[in-house]
Amino acid sequence: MKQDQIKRRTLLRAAAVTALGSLVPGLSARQMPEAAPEDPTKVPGTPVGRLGTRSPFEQPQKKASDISARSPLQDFYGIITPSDLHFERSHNGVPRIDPQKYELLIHGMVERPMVFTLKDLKRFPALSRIAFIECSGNFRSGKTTMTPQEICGLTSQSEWTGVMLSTLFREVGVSPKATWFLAEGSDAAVMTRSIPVRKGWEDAMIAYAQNGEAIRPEQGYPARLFLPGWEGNTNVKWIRRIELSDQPFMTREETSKYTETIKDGKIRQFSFDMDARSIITYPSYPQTVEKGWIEIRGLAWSGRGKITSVEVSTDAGKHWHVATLQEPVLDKAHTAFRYGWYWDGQNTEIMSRAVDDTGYTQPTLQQLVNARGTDMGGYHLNPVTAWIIQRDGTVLFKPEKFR
Ligand SMILES: Nc1nc2c(c(=O)[nH]1)N[C@H]1C(S)=C(S)[C@@H](COP(=O)(O)O)O[C@H]1N2
Ligand SMILES: [Mo]
Repeated sequence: MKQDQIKRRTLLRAAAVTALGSLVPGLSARQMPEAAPEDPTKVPGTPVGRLGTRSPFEQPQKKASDISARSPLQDFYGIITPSDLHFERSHNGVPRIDPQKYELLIHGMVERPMVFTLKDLKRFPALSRIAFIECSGNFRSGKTTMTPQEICGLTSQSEWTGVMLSTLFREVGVSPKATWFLAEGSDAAVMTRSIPVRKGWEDAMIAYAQNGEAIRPEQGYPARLFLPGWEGNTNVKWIRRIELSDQPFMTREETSKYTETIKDGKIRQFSFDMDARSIITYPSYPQTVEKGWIEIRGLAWSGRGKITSVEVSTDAGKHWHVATLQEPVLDKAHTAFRYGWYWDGQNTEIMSRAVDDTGYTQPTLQQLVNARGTDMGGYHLNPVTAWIIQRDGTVLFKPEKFR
């Protein structure tokens, strides 16, 4: 790159940062220099401060609509989603909840109905677990100019810390006759879902922390229900009430919403598990590639267990090669994969498919259609996703029609 080109870029960047900085009061003291100096050893650096910053040269962002904000999967390294880039789906905004006044009531078919404050919850043995949360509506298609974020950015991964729900179940003495519980949020949507009690005994958690700090307001501060591997919607944020029962409650979110039409006009309800899936995040639209060695990179995950293998095809699905999985490969967790590929400069399609430890293989869109019909709605769609590599090195999404 020529010197004058570099200068021009630096100046443009400087202009952009200044414009942003002036909009955010109080940021100036910690703000990074507007442009990188020619020689960073010749000027004092930014003083230390109370909060870290992101380099002004790295500005990954969520892509927000009115109802959700999608994670920039293409900008991630490793498997942890930076908390401020965790996807968000809130049905009626983010409530502001005073942690001093927060209470979780557990009642219904229990021996001792109890109310837990946040302090109470934190007194119980704490557990941390790295796992993803994915919205079951996590598939978009339609045009070639779509990024991984736009196609399936409603999934993110954190280290969640909290108390096991089984611990609280023992505390209140859940009746052996209880088979379901209602989880209710304290947001303006008053989100409610019925959850089988077995999930509560298995691995459900009341999470109050995320990636080493208190859970973010967008993720459910001060506490949320965390159901590893289960559809995002059941992970009720800002949780205030759990009611044990011997039947599901048939709330709006599990009757009119979050159900799928399957074949023969039947409707599937309570489809909790998120099936295995993968996506290549590099190369992807709008990146470009050059002839030669390319490290294909991506993420794979399954709500039913561990990823056991990811296969990559670089010839439109004719041949498949086993990709390398990056440790740690965790249960119900985003897993990074990579595959070294020599691109000869010809037009082709690249794609990945995930296999999990139940033996399930990520289906193609056609296989999903064959199994569920063309009228299957927008939930639980996890098809193999292909990228078109064009001779000039540009990369496009391969959208497939299915309705
Ligand atoms: N109380 C409450 N819980 C909620 C929601 C909500 O709107 N209110 N949205 C649900 C949906 S649809 C999803 S996909 C996940 C999203 O979790 P996140 O915003 O932390 O990524 O939260 C679920 N829990
Ligand atoms: Mo969702």
